Amino acid sequence: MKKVLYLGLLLMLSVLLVACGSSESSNNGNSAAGDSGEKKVLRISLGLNDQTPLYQSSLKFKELVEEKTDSLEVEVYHSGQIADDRSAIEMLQFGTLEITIPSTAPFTTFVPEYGIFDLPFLLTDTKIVDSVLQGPFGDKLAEKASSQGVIQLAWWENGFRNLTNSKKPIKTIDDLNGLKIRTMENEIHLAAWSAMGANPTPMAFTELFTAMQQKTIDGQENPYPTIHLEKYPEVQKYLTETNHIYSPFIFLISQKTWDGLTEEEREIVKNAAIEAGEHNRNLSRETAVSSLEELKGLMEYNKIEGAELEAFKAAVQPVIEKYKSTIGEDFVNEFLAEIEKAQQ
Ligand code: TK8
Repeated sequence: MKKVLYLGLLLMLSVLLVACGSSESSNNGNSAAGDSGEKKVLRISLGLNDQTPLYQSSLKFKELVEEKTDSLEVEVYHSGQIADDRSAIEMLQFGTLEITIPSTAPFTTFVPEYGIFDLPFLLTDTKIVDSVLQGPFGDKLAEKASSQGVIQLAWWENGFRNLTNSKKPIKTIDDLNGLKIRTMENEIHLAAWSAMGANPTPMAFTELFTAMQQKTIDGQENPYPTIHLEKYPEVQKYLTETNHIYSPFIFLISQKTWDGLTEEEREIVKNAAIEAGEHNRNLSRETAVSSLEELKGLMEYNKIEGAELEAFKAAVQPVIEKYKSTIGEDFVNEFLAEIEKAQQ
């Protein structure tokens, strides 16, 4: 009798354990789907490290979301811990990651119109940037992302890109000859640096520091906060102010994740992305100033201006003309008209 009772208890226990196991595994898919009562987890994949404005602003987003609802939990992963920009975008498309905030450059293989930001020397200051992006034109471009299974909720800021290298000061365009420059994975960047005489190599951001350390590349280009806070002076000697490109960051959420949110959760997430984006732009601009001051004490700095800057601009003009058709002639002209309007 005792034996039957014991076996019965053992059977009940094993049924219970299996049931718990299966409900646990049902959350191992898209965690944002969640189960009734469980928090939906929104993981954010970032390429930059935890010292940067991008990471600090993502913590601001987390704070804004979690103070408004108990149904969502935000986890921020920095330094490419989950994936590099392009892979993270693909994970959003599959629904195996919830949020990523990459530069626009790698996104152009998904939506060519984002290539307007890769046309050099067109956006020249933050007043013009905000006028173009924080209005109808910026909204119209952001809507194009939804064709790729991702939703752009807000414009964040990477910043104005400047050049570093380990070989020599870059005082004229001729100094670029043959210099091995890492670019983002974007054909317009490759074409522009080739037109300026360099020898460009496309590379994911996650491989960049090692490539500079091992001297498989001579230089790279990024905004001052990245150059400073990712510790590039440890592997680069020369800093050249070019401001050749303004790089936005785009706050992207998976369509599959979005579909799994309630209307109220969507409102909270969208408003937090926009509000944290404003925080991000302010912090990014403050940090660009302080990082440049720090970098001037760590690297040999010079600025390209005057006739030399005109030589850089002249060299890339054919690239701008060539890629107008790839991006969409009318869309580029609309962008140029927005810039002209902002300059008045
Ligand atoms: C970080 C990248 C980086 C970008 C680059 O995820 O790749 O150089 O400027 O900031 O998006």
